[in-house]
Amino acid sequence: MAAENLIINTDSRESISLNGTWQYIVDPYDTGFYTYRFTERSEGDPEAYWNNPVTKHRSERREHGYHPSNSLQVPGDWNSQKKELTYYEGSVWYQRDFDLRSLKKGERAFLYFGAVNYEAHVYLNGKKLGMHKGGFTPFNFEIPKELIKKEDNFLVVKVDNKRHPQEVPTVNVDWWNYGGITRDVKVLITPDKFIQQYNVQLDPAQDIAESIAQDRFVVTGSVDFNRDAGKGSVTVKIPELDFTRDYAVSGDRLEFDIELADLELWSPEDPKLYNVELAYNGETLSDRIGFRKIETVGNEIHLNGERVFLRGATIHEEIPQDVRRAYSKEDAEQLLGWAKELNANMLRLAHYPHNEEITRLADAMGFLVWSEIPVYWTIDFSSDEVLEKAKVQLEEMITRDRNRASIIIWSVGNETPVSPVRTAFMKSLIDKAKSLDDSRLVSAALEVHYNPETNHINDPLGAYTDIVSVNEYLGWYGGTPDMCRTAQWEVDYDKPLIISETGAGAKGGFHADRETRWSEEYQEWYYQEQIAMFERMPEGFSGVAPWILVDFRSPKRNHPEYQEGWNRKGIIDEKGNKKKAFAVLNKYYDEMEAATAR
Ligand code: GCB
Repeated sequence: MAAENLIINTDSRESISLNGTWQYIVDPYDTGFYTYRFTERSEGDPEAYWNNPVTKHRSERREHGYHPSNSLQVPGDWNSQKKELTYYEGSVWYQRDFDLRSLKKGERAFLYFGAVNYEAHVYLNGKKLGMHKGGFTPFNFEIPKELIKKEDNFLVVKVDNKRHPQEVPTVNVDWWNYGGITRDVKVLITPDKFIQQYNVQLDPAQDIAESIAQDRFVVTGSVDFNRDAGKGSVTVKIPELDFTRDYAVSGDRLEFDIELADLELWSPEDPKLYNVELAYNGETLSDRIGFRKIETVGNEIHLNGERVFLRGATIHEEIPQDVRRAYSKEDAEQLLGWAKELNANMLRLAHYPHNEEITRLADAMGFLVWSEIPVYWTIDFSSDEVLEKAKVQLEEMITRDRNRASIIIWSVGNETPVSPVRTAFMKSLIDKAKSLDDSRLVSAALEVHYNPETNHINDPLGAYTDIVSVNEYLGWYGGTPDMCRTAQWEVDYDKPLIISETGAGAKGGFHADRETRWSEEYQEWYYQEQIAMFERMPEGFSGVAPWILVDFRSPKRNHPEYQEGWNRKGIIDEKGNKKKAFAVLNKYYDEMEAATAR
């Protein structure tokens, strides 16, 4: 599905939730999809798992079926719900029925999925609606009129989370490959013509110092309709600012500029959001939108015209105490609540787009957000198809979240190995991000060229990113933390520099002297030395995002005493206990906040 068909702000639309209990079949051999000759089954094949296996006579042979005793909750990964699926990577067929009595004449219905990891084939009443790849971005398919029944619509989704060298991410990652329908599912009900996407934001072109001085701000908007809107009008309202205006529309896109005074700008210190309403053809979409300007000025990052230092927290989309993917508002509150306790003002959402509850809560709580696509380590950079897959995920991420004031950085990848073909691939993603959204900064987490004398930040990709971001592990993946004392840094680019990762492993509750690996004391020492080194970073040093806020599951982490399948670099352990390093970082953040108070 192309991102241009994506319907955004689904919470604001009429919908029927399909969350809840679904039935499932585990299908490691893809028997429901392929015949025994390994060709795709034809639509009406009674043995295809998208078909409802009703037996009309006892002589009939049936070799599959859905049954209430085999059920999974949606949203949710399957790994945490069934012991036998903890390590499973393959196909699972999800099935549920739903009614669609409320659909009125002229209305349309779309099946919307917040995310399915990784490959989803969607079937309704025996017909295929479409296929989507990419485990962390939303998609929707229209339900053709002729397929809709008032009741007992038979919905089947084949979900396959197998890793492949030609996918994004590829086979090798340092996180748990949770499978399933991991985010909300709903039927969206829309008028015949409706607003599909929109973007309302502070006009990035204005000189923000001048706007503030003159109390004259320009908010720019664009609205994309699902199909040529023909005649009609869109009413734009910002009630709190007493703003209401009708715009006549023609064609499939509307663009407008609004001049406003008395605008309270959004910032971490004052995460002001306004209700913005867009009414068209009987439907009113309402959103909570913040207005702010993000830019780089020389080697500094400026928010609303003032320098900002990013006091980061990095998170995976995972709830450690339940060992599962995060999906709900409560989950977001837990993770972002911890980041607030640390006194972070920035979140790096690693290593893939997180669910919308997280980015919306970041807006409301005042976090600056780095959002990224899972172009991670060794993607096949030589493949045009892989590049296309990465671009689709990038576009879906930006389309869903471009109205979030919190998001200041789109990241196109993490620790990709330097080569001309890699750089061309990544540059193409940067160009794409810029062409979709020129109001934000684009970056990628790079690696350091370590040297005994001077650590060199010279990845050629740095020439194209707005911020130079590096992951560095001095004292963990090489040497001991005291290395930081003599470390020198050199950056080839006159751009803001941030440390997008730095960290050391420690098992929560394991105490020893500071030279003992895996002890909380080692990790504490690591951060003490790092923080002392930050003082000596080159000019333009603009933030740090410690890896990672909370321990997370990774099948790559197999030390039997200290890891047991967990990456232990969290400054909070899997039970929610803060390790000693938490206090060290918290103190540093308090000091940086005071030093950079705006
Ligand atoms: C990295 C990766 C991150 C890993 C981390 C680690 O550089 O970007 O995904 O989890 O190191 O713990 O080694």
